[in-house]
Amino acid sequence: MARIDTKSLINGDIRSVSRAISFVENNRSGTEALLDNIFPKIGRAYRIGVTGPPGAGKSTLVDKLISLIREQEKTVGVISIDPTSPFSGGALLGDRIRMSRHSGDAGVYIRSMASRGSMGGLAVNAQEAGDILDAAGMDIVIFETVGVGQVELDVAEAADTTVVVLVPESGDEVQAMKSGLMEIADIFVLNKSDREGADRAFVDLRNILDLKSTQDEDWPIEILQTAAMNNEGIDAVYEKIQSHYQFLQDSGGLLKKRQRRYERRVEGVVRQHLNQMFWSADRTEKLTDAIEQIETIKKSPYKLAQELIQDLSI
Ligand SMILES: Nc1nc2c(ncn2[C@@H]2O[C@H](COP(=O)(O)OP(=O)(O)OP(=O)(O)O)[C@@H](O)[C@H]2O)c(=O)[nH]1
Ligand SMILES: [Mg+2]
Repeated sequence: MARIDTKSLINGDIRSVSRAISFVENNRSGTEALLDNIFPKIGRAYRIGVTGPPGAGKSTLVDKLISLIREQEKTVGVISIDPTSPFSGGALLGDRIRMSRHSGDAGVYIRSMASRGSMGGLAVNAQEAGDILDAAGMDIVIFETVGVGQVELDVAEAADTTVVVLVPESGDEVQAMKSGLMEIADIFVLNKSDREGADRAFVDLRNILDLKSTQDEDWPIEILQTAAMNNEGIDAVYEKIQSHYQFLQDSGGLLKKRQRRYERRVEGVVRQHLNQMFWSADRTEKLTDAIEQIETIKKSPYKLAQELIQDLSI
């Protein structure tokens, strides 16, 4: 087992942080022990999710948010989740360039992670990377991800405040994803408001929002217009994030969110362990055999599953 120096991680040593994130990203053995060790130091960081369609300006927005966070002398870690192959590189390279002006700043840590993952996929790993940044003393953790179904739900699960970034061209996307987006968004940002059609898109989005009752009746979901590239409207976004934090604290919602997160994570770990225990070589073979005889097999998948579950001898 590679050694992660927990002490220097907790002291905020960036190399230990990087190593620890690689460690959990690859699900190396010892990951659970590492997370056990740092757990007492977790729970202080505020976690923000930024999600939305490809190219909406999420990284540009995050880059500007980092500056505002740093003005308050808070530290920030960014986990940028790339849903594509870890080898395609394009988006990652773009992000590095966009956020590179923070690269000499010790109070900023930016890390890309691929959303692949052998077990449990994104949710578990990104969440754990957030834990590591939290334990290392980062005041704020930001998860950035392209909104594609499950991934955005996972990000919402990992975040205290979820910001959904749209652009004037997102009309169809909003129609298609509106129920999902509605569920996860605490704040909508309509970026690229310097573009034509921005006001019209704002009205359309407003109308959709009005039709929908939101997750939390007491928190008014608002749409903020920004032009992240020109640094316009970003202050308002950061202020809104902070007031959502305040709202969650005052209403007890933050505690509830964290309880739910804890519960789901325990469930996730149990699921993963049970799966590992269950799929012995014999059971795997039995399933493989059945698949190979798919043309002639008479047994329903339910029947076979029952047999595998009941036959404790294998
Ligand atoms: N016109 C205009 N362009 C913008 C604005 N914000 C960002 N862009 C541009 O939009 C492109 C995509 O920006 P990113 O910040 O990389 O978008 P993203 O959502 O992080 O993209 P992915 O991570 O690849 O999904 C870049 O060329 C930005 O310069 C804006 O407010 N107005
Ligand atoms: Mg990006």
